[in-house]
Amino acid sequence: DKHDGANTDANPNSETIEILQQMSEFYDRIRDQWRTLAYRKAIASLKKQSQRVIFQEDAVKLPFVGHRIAAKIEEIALTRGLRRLDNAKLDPHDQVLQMFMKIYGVGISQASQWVQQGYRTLKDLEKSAKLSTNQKIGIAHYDDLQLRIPRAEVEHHGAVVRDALRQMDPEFQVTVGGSYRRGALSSGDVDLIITRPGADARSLNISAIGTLVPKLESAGFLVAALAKTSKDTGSKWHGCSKLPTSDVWRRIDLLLVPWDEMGAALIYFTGNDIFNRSIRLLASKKGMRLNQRGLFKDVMRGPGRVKVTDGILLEGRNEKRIFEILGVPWRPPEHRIC
Ligand code: DCP
Ligand code: MG
Ligand code: MN
Repeated sequence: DKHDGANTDANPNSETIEILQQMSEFYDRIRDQWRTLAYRKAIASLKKQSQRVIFQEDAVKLPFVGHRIAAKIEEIALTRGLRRLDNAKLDPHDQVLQMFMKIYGVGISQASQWVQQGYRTLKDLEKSAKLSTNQKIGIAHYDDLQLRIPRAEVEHHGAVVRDALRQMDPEFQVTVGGSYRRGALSSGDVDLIITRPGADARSLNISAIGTLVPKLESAGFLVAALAKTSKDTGSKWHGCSKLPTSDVWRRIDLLLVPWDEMGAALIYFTGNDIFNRSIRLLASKKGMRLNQRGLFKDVMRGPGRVKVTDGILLEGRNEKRIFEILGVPWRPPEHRIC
């Protein structure tokens, strides 16, 4: 039996093992005995680990794990969230689960809990489930929020926010990020990166969140507030917006970025998410660390590569310069699709 051994659910590597098992079964079906065996041995080896194995360099140290399978283990560990969603999409039994997971802010655990409690439709949820304010908004505007936003409309939402900010201070800069900046013809939401020359997180928070949001709410442009985080490092405001010419509610993210961090933030909020993972991985392989605030060197790591210190800032402001220091040829946003 290829599924032998202990219950993998309790294993920290169960999700990686599950995918490796599917691969070994695939090679078995195409009669590639050598690879089938290699995968089975690697799986057996991984099952004995009490720690989660993420990086190739750690995986390759395990008995019966060669370089190729070690690379696969890393790839699976780093991309598993996405794969899990892809797999769920393929499963026709999970229709209800999928529908629930498309409600704003609802993840797999909340959705499966509702399925288990017997709910099958959005109406069921509205009628009898205990819902948070955001879940209520997500359900009431469910259809709107599934729609793609045409490029021209994304631009229009950006212009409304830009005009409002420039009335407060002509120095504000608003960049439309996300899939729009990558050149997409339509987007899932509107991502606006907001900064001002010299501004720090605190001043942006006061002016942009404190003044802009109420102003756009009373103008009828911002129609729902969903999530807000204010940190020393920058703030985010997630909600919904609507053009005066339309009844359709759109998801909008206002991302407040200190001037000194604009380059790193542009990389992060331009994505795509897979590109971000791979450029961060590359930075870490070169002994650096890239996050949405900057590129750092001399990051101290403890056991299991856990970060101990932030290290020394190499570059935060300039997007192109970050590529240069990393030794990667400049990739225009349209080419950051992985
Ligand atoms: N991002 C990321 N990792 C995540 C979520 C987001 O790196 N888990 C970054 C990359 C994304 C950017 O933030 O490009 C904006 O996130 P969105 O969820 O808005 O994604 P996109 O704008 O890329 O696509 P969409 O058109 O679906 O909004
Ligand atoms: Mg987006
Ligand atoms: Mn977004």
